Amino acid sequence: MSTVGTPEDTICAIATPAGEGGIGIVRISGPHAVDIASRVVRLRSKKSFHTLASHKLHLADILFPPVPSIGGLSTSETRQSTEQIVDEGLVVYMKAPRSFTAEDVVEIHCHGSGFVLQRVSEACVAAGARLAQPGEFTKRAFLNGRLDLSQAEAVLDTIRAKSELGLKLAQRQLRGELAKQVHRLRTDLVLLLAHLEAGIDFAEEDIAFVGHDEMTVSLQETLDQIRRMLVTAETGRVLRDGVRVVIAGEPNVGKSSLLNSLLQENRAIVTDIPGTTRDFIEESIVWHGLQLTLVDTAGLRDTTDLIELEGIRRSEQAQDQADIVLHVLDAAQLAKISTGNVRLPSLIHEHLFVVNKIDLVAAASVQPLFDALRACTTCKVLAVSAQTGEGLEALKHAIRARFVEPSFEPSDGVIVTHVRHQGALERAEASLQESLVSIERGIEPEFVAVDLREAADALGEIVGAITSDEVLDHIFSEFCIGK
Ligand SMILES: Nc1nc2c(ncn2[C@@H]2O[C@H](COP(=O)(O)OP(=O)(O)O)[C@@H](O)[C@H]2O)c(=O)[nH]1
Ligand SMILES: [Mg+2]
Repeated sequence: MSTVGTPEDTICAIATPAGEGGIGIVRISGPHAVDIASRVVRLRSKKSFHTLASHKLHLADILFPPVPSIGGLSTSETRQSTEQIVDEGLVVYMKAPRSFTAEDVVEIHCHGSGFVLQRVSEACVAAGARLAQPGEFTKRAFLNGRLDLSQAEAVLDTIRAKSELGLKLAQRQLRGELAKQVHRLRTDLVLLLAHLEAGIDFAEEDIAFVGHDEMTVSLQETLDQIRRMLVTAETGRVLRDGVRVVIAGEPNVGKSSLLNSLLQENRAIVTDIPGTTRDFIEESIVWHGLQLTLVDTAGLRDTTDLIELEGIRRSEQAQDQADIVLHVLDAAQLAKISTGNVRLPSLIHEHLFVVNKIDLVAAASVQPLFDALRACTTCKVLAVSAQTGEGLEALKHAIRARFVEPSFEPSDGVIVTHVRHQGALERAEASLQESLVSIERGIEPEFVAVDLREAADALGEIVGAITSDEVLDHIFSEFCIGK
């Protein structure tokens, strides 16, 4: 493990978010958790920490500095002259292995003051704990076999979930649904591999451990299951991360107004002066379980204003990172010019055309306008009025429908939500396909075995059965400290 420290270390961290709160929690995990806690808190019951019942809350005073340890034994039961009581709180001891990390864990619950929490964590460090790195608690849970890697990732997804569907998927992954499926597939492969290798070892004896047809059917079945999982990957990613919707178009077409109406608040400045929005503004809403991150950008036009030029550069950059771009057009302007003259963007990004301000044009003039517009693009064209709200529901519907099947139910089988898992499944798919081609061509079983081994390893990466320090460090560094 490239991470500093060893499992013999005891780690501590503030586990609750920064800022004021009703309560805040400092978490300690490792073999010396009890020793350290016993020097930082004094139980009101006057009992020794070492005889404390596990998984129960106990009232305590929190001390700073911590009580010195004498001969390895804590002395917090005896009052010291220099000590101060910084707060009162509750402590809970979770005896190994029945804790999140599967190690001895003590949590100190105090008032949610940044200063108190800082003091408590300083006291823990003074008493011998090391400040935890981001994700180190969850990493220990993984290394101690409490969670597999996909479940550890689901812990982070749960913390970050922004929508009901996102949370549902995270919880399902946390309960091990993906892991179980991957284990099943991997076990099938490993079994086949064992048979195949036995066949290779006993080649002289001419014993077939697994028949050609049986092998093909079984591999095809595994391949089909992997493909079914891969089909869910885009929906899964979108449900977990949300959709990034960038609003673009010429100045004054109503981009900022559209953002405001979708958010139902006056977030962006709206004026009739072209070039008002110069930076981009980003806000999120959750619509039918899907998070939409809306990004309002500077209008695209030729200008020499340096600030506006920078705004336009950022707008183009934002479009590059979009899942979908709403290209806003002004209905009143469109009505005046022939649609042949409409400047349509180059469609490198996923686009939706939004004709805004339809409240300004007569209903009869709208249809030919739309027909003409639809004739020059394959993208969906929708009519809205940011001012009256007309068409906004349909717009949100169209965005969601682009990413999530309307009939989608989160209870339908396993859903792949991580790009990492998707990548591993794709590699497993490629290797299995290769193996099937080899079998078909009657290529030596040794080569088939190599492909099967690769497929099994790729699946193993998802749950962390096969993994490198680099991958682990990458995954856990995304976590917050204290988790
Ligand atoms: N009548 C009408 N006016 C609108 C609508 N949307 C925006 N506007 C007006 O168009 C002007 C430009 O709007 P703004 O949102 O700043 O456009 P942006 O430059 O594309 O961000 C403002 O005067 C808005 O009040 C709409 O749906 N109907
Ligand atoms: Mg604007």
